[in-house]
Amino acid sequence: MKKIRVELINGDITALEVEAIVNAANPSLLGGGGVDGAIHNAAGPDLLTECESLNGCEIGQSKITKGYRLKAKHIVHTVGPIWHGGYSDETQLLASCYQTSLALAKENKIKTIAFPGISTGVYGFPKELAALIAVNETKRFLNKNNYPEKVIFVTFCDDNYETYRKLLDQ
Ligand code: AR6
Repeated sequence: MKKIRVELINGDITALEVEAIVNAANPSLLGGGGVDGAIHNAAGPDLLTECESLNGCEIGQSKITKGYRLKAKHIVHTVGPIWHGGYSDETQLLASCYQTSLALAKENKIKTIAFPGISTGVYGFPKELAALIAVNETKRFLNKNNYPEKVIFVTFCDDNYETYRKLLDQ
């Protein structure tokens, strides 16, 4: 039987018992609001200390840290693009966030990784387009690689949950 490798959950990503969660960070990697703030709060101050040693991260790229007080052992910090109307390579940069995060999961032999909707909060990326990129890039990666074994998309509202549900049912 074929193993199901993509799941969808509506809820708080910081509470998940998975090997890694992805953070929607900014280029400083020094914390912020939204899911970034929630992850730093839940992980505790040692996370900031490790992040300070990383020298930031470029848009579309990703870096990995420990999970500290989270149930997740690792955090993959990825820096999504700010939406500027679609004229500044936003779609390619968001695709790169998923590609580089999944590549880190593969490199670290992470079996299960959970993604929030990168760039879909204060960074203003249209949610439906972002979900399409997330699902397409993930499926493409999983088709070619054994790790991660499972990817979980985590939405934070019913509308976005339905958007992913429809894409995953196709
Ligand atoms: N669990 C799952 N999803 C969440 C949670 C949560 N606990 N909290 C929010 N979301 P955002 P961005 C969803 O704004 O747009 C920070 O200040 C939220 O509903 O967190 O990439 C950083 O430091 C939305 O769909 O990230 C950057 O400066 C999604 O997570 C900037 O925000 C992402 O929303 C990054 O902006």
